[in-house]
Formats: sequence, C-alpha cells, structure tokens
Amino acid sequence: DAAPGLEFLEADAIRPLLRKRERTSHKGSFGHCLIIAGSTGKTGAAAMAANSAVRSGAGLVTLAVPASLSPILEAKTTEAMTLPLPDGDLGYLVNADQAFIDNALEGKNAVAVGPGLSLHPETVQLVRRLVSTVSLPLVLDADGLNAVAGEPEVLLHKKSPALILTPHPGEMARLAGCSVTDVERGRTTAAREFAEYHGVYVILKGARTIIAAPDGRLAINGSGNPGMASGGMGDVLAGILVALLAQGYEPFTACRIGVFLHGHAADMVAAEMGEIGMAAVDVQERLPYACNQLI
Ligand code: NPW
Ligand code: AMP
Ligand code: MG
Repeated sequence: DAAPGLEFLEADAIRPLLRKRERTSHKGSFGHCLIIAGSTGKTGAAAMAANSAVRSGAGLVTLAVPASLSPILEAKTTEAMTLPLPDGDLGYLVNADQAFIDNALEGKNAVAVGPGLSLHPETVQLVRRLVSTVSLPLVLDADGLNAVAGEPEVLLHKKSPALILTPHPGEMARLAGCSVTDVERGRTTAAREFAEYHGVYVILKGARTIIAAPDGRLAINGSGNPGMASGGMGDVLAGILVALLAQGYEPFTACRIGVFLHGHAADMVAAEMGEIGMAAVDVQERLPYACNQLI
C-alpha cells in the first residue's frame, strides 16, 4: 500500500478535497448530470445510478432511458428527471438521430453512460458515437465499457476532456484483451498502462480499488468491505462519480472522493447491519451521512 507514488486513500486524505456549500448556493451551483442507462431487465441499474447521483449532491439529475421503460424509471426515481430516448421493441437504446443526443446533452455538466444498458448492437453503436462526440466529463461504466471493449481505439478518439472508466476486473480484462487472472496479478500496472496509453482515468474496482490518471498519478482505496460484493454496487459508484464531476470537481479529485465515499458509506452500513445481505440501495441511502462524516 505504501509503494512510492501510490496515494493511500483514507478519511484524512479525502477531507481536504471536499468543498462545503456556500450559504447562498442554489441547485444551479451543483451542476446538472445526465445518466444514459437501463434496458429491459436492468432498470434497477439505471435507477440506482440516478438516485446515487442525487445522494451525492448533484444539483439536477436527468436519467435518459429507452422510451418504453421510461414509466418504470419515473416510478423508481423521484428527484431525478427522466428523458425517453428512441428504443427498439425489446427495450434497448437504438443509435438515434443526433438531434436526440444534442437535446439530451443540452445544459448538462457531466455525463455517465452504461449501467444496465445492454449489449444490443444498436446500443453499442450509440455508445461508441457518444465517446467520440461528447465533449463533457464522461463516466463509462458496465455495458458502456463492454461496448468499447471490442474496439478500444474509440477511446483514442474521445472528445471528452475527462474520460473516466470504472471497470471491475472482468470488464478490465475485456478492455485490455487479457484474462481476469492477468488483471488481478498486476492490478496497479493494468490500470496505469491502460490509463496512460488511452489518455483516460481508470478506476479498477474490487477490494482495494486502484485509480490511475492519464498522467501517471495513482491512488489506492482504503475504504469498503466484502459486503459490497453484490449486484448494483458499481451502478451506485457511477452515479456518485458523475455527480461529483457535475459539481465541478476536477477528474482525479472526483475519482478519489467518489471511490472513497462509496466504500465509506458501505463501511457505515456494515457497522449497522453487517456485511451479509447489504444491498446497493443501503449504500446509496448512506451516501449523505458518509459525506457528512468527511466534510
Ligand atoms: P466470475 O465468473 O464471477 O468469476 P459482467 P455484471 C467477472 C448490470 N447490472 N474479480 C466475473 O467473473 C450492469 O450495470 C444491473 C474477478 C464474470 O466473468 C451491467 O450493465 C443490475 N472477476 C450488466 O448488468 C444489478 C470479476 O466479470 C464477469 C470480478 C452486467 O454487469 C447487477 C461478470 O461481469 C448489475 O450491476 C471481480 N471482482 N467482478 C440491476 N439491478 O439492474 C466481475 N468479474 O459480465 O460484466 O456482468 O458486472 O453483472
Ligand atoms: P460492480 O461489479 O460493477 O457492481 O462493482 C462492485 C463495486 O463493489 C466496486 O466498487 C467494487 O470495488 C466494490 N467491491 C466489490 N467487492 C468488494 C470487496 N470485497 N471489497 C471492497 N469493495 C468491493
Ligand atoms: Mg458494474
């Protein structure tokens, strides 16, 4: 953990990074994030990403989803707004006209793409187009990562000034074209090399998440517990990160705060109810309390 150049993330390292709210601030002060997520069977991922962005301090959250699933997401979210996008018969996003994308991006400060999106070929094309056209800070997670894994050169043509990838080891192996064993054998090296070559931020998840910046900076997370080994935890992290980016935190700071906060909220949940049976929404609902302990 104490390797040179590898910043260890604990509460005292995160505290100075968090900004307090000005007395006169308003929702416009904390950014508007866009989350493009969800497909049939995976509306939960979209809802958790959006609700976690709300719980991480975003001023406004818009959740863009396949149109046929929009009523479900309206029911699963309250503070977040939903935006229906053109979809195929079975509830997946299609590679829609640019006008729909331009409308979705209008007035936004940061974007997340991927939780529960599906790997339908039309959705894959849409994701690749977003990576090569969106000029805002951009988080790619889950099926957003899988969509570029078949063609990682797309990442070299990104428009975003801050492209953040959040792979678990399985997704990292797909991106790098190697095995999960290879990734796990050299986690720091895998994250650092991919980040430097592609000019992206890599958050390689798992026990002791690694954060690698394109300029070679590295951090390793000290929070979190095995209660987080259950479905939806990564979708919560995607929502946290896009909310921090929308609030104007620079990308490496957003990555460090977001990853630590996610694990810290889960540690608070574990202290209350234990690790077994902890659900991603429990972590989501603990985020403001975790933040309050750190600020
Ligand atoms: P194995 O076989 O377990 O050893 P996938 P996913 C490997 C959505 N979700 N260490 C794993 O290996 C997501 O957002 C929706 C080592 C397996 O090969 C995505 O869009 C939910 N290996 C979609 O589902 C809740 C590891 O990776 C592969 C590893 C699919 O996402 C659930 C599995 O990964 C989910 O979030 C580790 N730490 N972690 C909802 N309620 O709507 C993973 N692997 O195939 O990318 O599947 O991560 O479940
Ligand atoms: P995902 O696989 O995308 O749902 O992401 C899982 C999330 O839970 C990541 O942020 C992981 O770092 C975290 N996580 C999973 N297992 C553990 C563990 N054993 N210890 C700490 N964090 C974990
Ligand atoms: Mg995931």
